[in-house]
Amino acid sequence: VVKSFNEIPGLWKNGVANLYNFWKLDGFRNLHRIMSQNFKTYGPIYREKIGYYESVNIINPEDAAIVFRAEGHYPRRLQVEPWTAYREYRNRKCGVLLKNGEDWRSNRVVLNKEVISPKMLENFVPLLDEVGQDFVARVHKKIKRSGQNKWTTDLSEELFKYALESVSLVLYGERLGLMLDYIDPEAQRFIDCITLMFKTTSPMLYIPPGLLRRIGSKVWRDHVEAWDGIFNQADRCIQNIYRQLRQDSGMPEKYPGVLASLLMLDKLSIEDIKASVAELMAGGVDTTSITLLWTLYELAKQPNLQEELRAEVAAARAESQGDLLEMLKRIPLVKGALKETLRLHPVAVSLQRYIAEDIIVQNYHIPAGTLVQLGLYAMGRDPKVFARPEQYQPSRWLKTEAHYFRSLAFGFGPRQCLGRRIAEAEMQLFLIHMLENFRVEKQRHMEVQSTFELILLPDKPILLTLKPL
Ligand code: HEM
Ligand code: 2DC
Repeated sequence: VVKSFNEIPGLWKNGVANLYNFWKLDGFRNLHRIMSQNFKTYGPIYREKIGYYESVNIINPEDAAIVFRAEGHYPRRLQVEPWTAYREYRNRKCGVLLKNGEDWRSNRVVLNKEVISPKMLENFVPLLDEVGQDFVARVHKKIKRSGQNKWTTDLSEELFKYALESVSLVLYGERLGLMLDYIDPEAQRFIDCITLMFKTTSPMLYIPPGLLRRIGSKVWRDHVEAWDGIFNQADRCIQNIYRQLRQDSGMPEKYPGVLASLLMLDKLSIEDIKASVAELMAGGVDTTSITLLWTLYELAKQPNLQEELRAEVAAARAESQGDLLEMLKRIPLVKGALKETLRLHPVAVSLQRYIAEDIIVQNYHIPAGTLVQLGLYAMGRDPKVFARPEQYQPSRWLKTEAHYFRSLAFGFGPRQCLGRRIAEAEMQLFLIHMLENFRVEKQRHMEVQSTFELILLPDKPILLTLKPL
């Protein structure tokens, strides 16, 4: 017989006490490890209440499939309250990230065509390739200047710039110039604001932002300042394109970027376009750059694997004869490496959905409207889901069978990551260029773990050494 909702194991009776314990465990930075531990304590399903958030947590791919099948026509995930609170505070429209219901769907349908449709890749790939080439040229220059035929550095700043340059070129059809020695201080400020925005979100996750706002707390003020900086910069970029578009009428001869395409399409209001394009710009920096940093770190640990990937890239380059889209079809191991990075170091600790209908998971009844979380970090490291989970093994993704609901780093279904195609192409092209030019090495004794700052980040700087081939 099916067991009732109230029989699900876990601590869900006293939300305030649980929040206190969570805080004592430094839960804000350890959320991912606490979730993994909870699955070890309670098994593959547990119920939890922290502060005012109540959820059911699952870890199995088969259960994830049940949840996503019940997500309904307007899938909804956990609201990041500080983000919506900022928009309310400043009277700003939400983009697709924070919209819900029909408003979300009608915007998302239009954005899908311009941002995530595979057809757009032929527009994006040449642009992203250009930035990849510039990144490599910049590293060569740094190596020359070092006078040691190598460059040892924490690449994160460079990767943030690479990611922002890439996503901006796709969105606006214009270069920001971040691969140069002297960059626009406003662009650097934008990057810093995104980091601050994520950092100040997690301590506010479980406390009503309205309360923090009333008491004028420091985190809330920093959070507002961060979003202000993000929107100021995004608005400037958007205004700039908007003005240009009104000046020169007529069809552009080359692909003008996502923003101009959306403006010319004229299917969304300008305010809606601005809101979603700003989100795309902000969402396109830390996510891909950190994933690339983790990938280089993993490849530095395994020189043999690195050579294998290099060989695949060389063969793909030769076979595709200058056709980049063809080349991207011939690098399954590189794609496996990115999946492997996101398995061990997912950007998002969990995926969440408010289910639209009743479901049965692990023989427990879960009523419609419940917030269900898939522990993405925990799943990636569960030996029942991935054999030898501690091993970084891109080849495990080559067999096409047995991936059922296991590759979920970008989410799932109509509410999945809107930037997915951009992120994937950007990261693949980056790795291609890096593998074609440099060997990556790391300091011998250095174990890096994840820390939760809304997204998962390395808990210490990762020092890598790049040597020309
Ligand atoms: C949503 C992951 C890069 C923009 C999401 C979600 C995840 C995710 C897990 C939630 C999906 C769901 O609930 O099913 C990632 C990862 C990235 C990445 C792992 C890179 C490694 C990007 C980039 C952009 C972006 C580059 C912008 C260009 C967005 C937006 C949403 C989203 C706008 C909200 C979509 C909606 O609610 O309709 N992302 N993301 N992401 N992401 Fe990403
Ligand atoms: C954080 O408990 C932990 O892609 C919470 O590009 C649940 C939660 C809800 C939504 C998730 C968030 C977590 C992590 C960061 C995500 C976000 C949805 C989109 C966002 C995964 C798991 C992200 C990074 C976007 C951010 C775009 C923004 C900067 C405009």
